Amino acid sequence: MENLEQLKAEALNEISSAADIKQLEETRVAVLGKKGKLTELMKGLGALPTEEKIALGKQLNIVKSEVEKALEAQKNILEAKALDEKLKTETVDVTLPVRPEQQGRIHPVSKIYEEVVAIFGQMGFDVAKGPDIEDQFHNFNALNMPANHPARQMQDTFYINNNPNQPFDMDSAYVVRTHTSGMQIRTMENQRPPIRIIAPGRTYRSDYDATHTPMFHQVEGLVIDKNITMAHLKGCLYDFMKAFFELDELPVRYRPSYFPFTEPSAEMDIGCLKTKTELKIGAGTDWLEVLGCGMVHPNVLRAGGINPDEYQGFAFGMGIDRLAMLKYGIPDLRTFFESDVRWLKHYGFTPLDFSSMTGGLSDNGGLAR
Ligand code: 2U9
Repeated sequence: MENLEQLKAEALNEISSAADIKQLEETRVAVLGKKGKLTELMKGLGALPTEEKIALGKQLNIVKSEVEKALEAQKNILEAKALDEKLKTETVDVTLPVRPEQQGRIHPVSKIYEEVVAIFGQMGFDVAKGPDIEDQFHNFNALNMPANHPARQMQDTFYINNNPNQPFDMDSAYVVRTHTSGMQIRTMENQRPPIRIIAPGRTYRSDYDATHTPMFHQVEGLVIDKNITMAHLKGCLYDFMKAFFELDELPVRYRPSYFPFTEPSAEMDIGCLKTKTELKIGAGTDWLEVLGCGMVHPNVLRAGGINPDEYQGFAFGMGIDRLAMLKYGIPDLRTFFESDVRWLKHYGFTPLDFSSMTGGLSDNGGLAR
């Protein structure tokens, strides 16, 4: 009995002082294992007389269950402690920025391009894309600009020497397109009206200052159907400008102008307030030119294989880069194409912020800009 009391005291002491699960398990094996002290005592019961066997057996069972209880309790304590320590080493600082940090930015020109496509797409326009290198028929002749037409000189065209082994021949040379209009001609050649397309893309003219770069971006539009009038043109471009500048009210006016490919031709101005430091669109008493437009010239319709007595159309053209400068207040166009990553970080947009008419054009969730 004395032995048993001592065994119990020792076992409980070892259990409560076990520092980890491994130590606790060693104690369990030493007391309750196959060759454990308590197990050995139980094995010895058989040799005792019946009465002693019963009395000692009872005691042994009590001690055994006390030891088991103590083991279980200490196991819970040690497991909780181990979990606590694990959590301490695995803490996560949820205030740290997302990793890997977003590095790339969408260029403002790409952003405006997407916005313009989203708005016209919503109005039912298809997007027509084509080659940067054009033949002179699609870039000039079909647009009512025959050879020697003064407008050809107006556009500061880059000509391409098709065959370096031959002397340069101005008449047959290809050009890098001075506008995207060739795509509208191609569409007329390949598709019967009704036609409703925009042609966005790169264009090239030999010019370089704060508002002109030799490569720039345009979006042109063409709508052809029966009974199309200037009223359709006005409504369409008014709706576009309001959507683009995200304004419910926007003063607009149309000034008479001249383009070889449209008759009559006009330029569209929007109301704004100009100060030395700021340009506020949609308010004030100043005017800002935003695009050129007009009714498609009958010669242009004919060049595209469309009978001008049956169909009419309107067309327009605007500079994507110029729209970006106006919308985001970027003062110098040359900086657009210098590939300065600091500039792009400042003016660029996060790739997660894509433009759509339903998701919001410039709602960028407070990221990047
Ligand atoms: C076809 C018929 C007509 C496209 C048009 C303009 C007016 C225009 C300029 C805006 C600024 C070019 O980028 S810019 O320098 N464009 O003013 N563009 S009407 O007219 C077309 C095009 C194709 C078949």
